[in-house]
Amino acid sequence: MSLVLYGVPFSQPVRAVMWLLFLKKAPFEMVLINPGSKGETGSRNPAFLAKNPSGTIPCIEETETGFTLGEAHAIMTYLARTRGWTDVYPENEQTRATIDAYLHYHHRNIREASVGLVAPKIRKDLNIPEAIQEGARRNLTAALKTLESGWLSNHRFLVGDSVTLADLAAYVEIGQLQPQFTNVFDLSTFPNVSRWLDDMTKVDGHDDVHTVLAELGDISAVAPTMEKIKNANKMALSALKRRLAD
Ligand SMILES: N[C@@H](CCC(=O)N[C@@H](CS)C(=O)NCC(=O)O)C(=O)O
Repeated sequence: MSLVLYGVPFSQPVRAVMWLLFLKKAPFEMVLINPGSKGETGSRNPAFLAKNPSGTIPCIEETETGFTLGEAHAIMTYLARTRGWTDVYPENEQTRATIDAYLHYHHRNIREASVGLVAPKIRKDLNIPEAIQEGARRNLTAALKTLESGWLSNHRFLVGDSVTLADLAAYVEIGQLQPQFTNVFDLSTFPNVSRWLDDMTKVDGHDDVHTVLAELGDISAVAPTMEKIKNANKMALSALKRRLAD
């Protein structure tokens, strides 16, 4: 079944889906869609809205049937269920439900890393009000404490001792904050989270998925120029092509 992934590598939820596909060595074609744009290749263009009515990336399409699906977590669980990827989404119903619980929890909690810390520097056009950024940073800090003292306190990964969909979803948000990437938040006060971040960098596909952030570098003091963002996306696409050709 041929698979198309719509999005750009800079998008956190797109990265989560890409990482899953890399990890499972599943072939796919990436079609670039600019988030928020109404232009021909934009996520708010009628042609794209017909595929994903919420107008967001990621979105996948199975070309043989024309089936399309938006929402990163729905995409990841769908791919895992239909392709039998039980290592990252085990069949045990309680384990699966716990992974689902994290994936639901993620949205107004860990996902706030992007709203509060990264998007304000990268997407000036969004004009995210300071009060919203502040609220997002508060939610993120509370969620990191929950991961520190709950999810990551007595096993290696979020749900047990091996990587699951929950870890991929969480890392694309938290991982982007680290000093080797955007460097916009100090995670050193969370020892369990820091240990987990370290383990996640060793998961197959990590470097290829994060080329975009490695290229962008530290944005803590100075917001990157549009040129720099475009170049980081370009380098990420080259990494993607190399990976898919392997
Ligand atoms: N809940 C969605 C969020 C997707 C999302 O926020 N995508 C952003 C890019 S990172 C987007 O497409 N924004 C464009 C817009 O909202 O117009 C998911 O997990 O897939």
